[in-house]
Amino acid sequence: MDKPLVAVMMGSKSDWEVMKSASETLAKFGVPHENRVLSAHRSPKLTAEYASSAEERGLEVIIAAAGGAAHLAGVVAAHTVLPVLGVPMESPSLKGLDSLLSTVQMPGGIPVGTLAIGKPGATNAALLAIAILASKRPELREKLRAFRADQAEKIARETLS
Ligand code: RP5
Repeated sequence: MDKPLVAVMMGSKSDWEVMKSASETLAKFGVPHENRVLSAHRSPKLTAEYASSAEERGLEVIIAAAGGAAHLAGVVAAHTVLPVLGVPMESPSLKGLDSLLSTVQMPGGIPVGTLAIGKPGATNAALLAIAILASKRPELREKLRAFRADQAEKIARETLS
């Protein structure tokens, strides 16, 4: 097994149904990655240790998903200089608006690149992670180009009855 380049972290196993889209997208592009449940408030020490050691373990991008008072991505970003991509999870009470604002509104100094709420955000976080990795990996850039071309072709072939 190749060493993981991307971490897909989520605050709870209940996020996995949505976050598996990120994992599946990375797998489709052949990007080695690891999926982990780590919570900023339920397992704070473990989360801090994981984020602090991510760089020396060879990880290059971290995707962090959380819902509600969603501080996971911000906490992870505080412990690493690797790019952190936040995915706000849809929440039962506020439909993810709480998660979105908690993730995106980072005070200046510690950035979190925030994607859309839910599954589109999970998929796009993986695509953005791939684009980051692709800056030094031409083969990934080619795969991204082929993916876009395939999408455009599918749209061009759509018919409406
Ligand atoms: C967050 O709280 C998780 O990321 C999840 O989206 C939300 C609810 O978690 P559970 O109560 O379902 O474990 O920490």
